[in-house]
Amino acid sequence: MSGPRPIIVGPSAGPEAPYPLQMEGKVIHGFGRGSTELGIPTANLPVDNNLTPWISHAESGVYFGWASLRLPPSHPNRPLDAATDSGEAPTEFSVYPMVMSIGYNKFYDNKARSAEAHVLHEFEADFYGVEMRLLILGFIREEKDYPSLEALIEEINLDCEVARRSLDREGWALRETGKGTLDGSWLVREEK
Ligand code: ADP
Ligand code: RBF
Ligand code: MG
Repeated sequence: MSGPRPIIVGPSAGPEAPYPLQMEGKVIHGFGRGSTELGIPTANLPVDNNLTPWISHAESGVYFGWASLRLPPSHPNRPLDAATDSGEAPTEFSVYPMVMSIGYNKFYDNKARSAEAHVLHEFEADFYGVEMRLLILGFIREEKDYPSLEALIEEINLDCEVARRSLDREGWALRETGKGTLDGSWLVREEK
């Protein structure tokens, strides 16, 4: 027994070095197990050591932070008015809390390293091919093998709770949403 896990990660003042880490790309297909086997969909991004140098030495495990998505006008969850309520310029990107896994999915023994984010929001349609940006703010736990699928699911649900609570503090919430002090401009920037 390793005892109960902490329910909040990181100091209240905000993320500490080496965070925030950034990663972006278009959502790709994985093995399709997230939704079907776990009931926890994860949006996968390509792992490219050239585009994301830090990822080659990042510890395999569970991270959390904010995700932004450039949902197309045809997507049912695209906000009607994507403008921020802080009076800043409108953005095409919508921002959500996320929890993610970087690693080999020990339980499944994958041969290639994956990076996949479970966005803490209920979507009515998938968003493969959509541009996603991840602002990673902290590390929750190392990747583990589990005796059963149920045990893995239970642990991931706890990760979601830890991420939500950790992000729900002024030093961790985004200035762009009007709820915090953290600089989230990288997530919503428009670049031509
Ligand atoms: P795959 O192995 O192809 O990644 P998943 O079962 O993990 O398959 O499903 C992931 C897809 O589900 C994502 O690419 C995304 O389009 C969609 N999706 C729907 N809701 C969410 C969510 N809350 N978080 C992440 N992805 C979601
Ligand atoms: N897979 C593992 O084998 N071990 C883990 O400890 C583990 N933790 C995860 C934590 C989170 C928050 C998420 C979203 C996924 C995790 N996974 C883990 C990956 C999981 O096996 C994977 O999402 C599915 O196999 C679908 O790709
Ligand atoms: Mg996935």
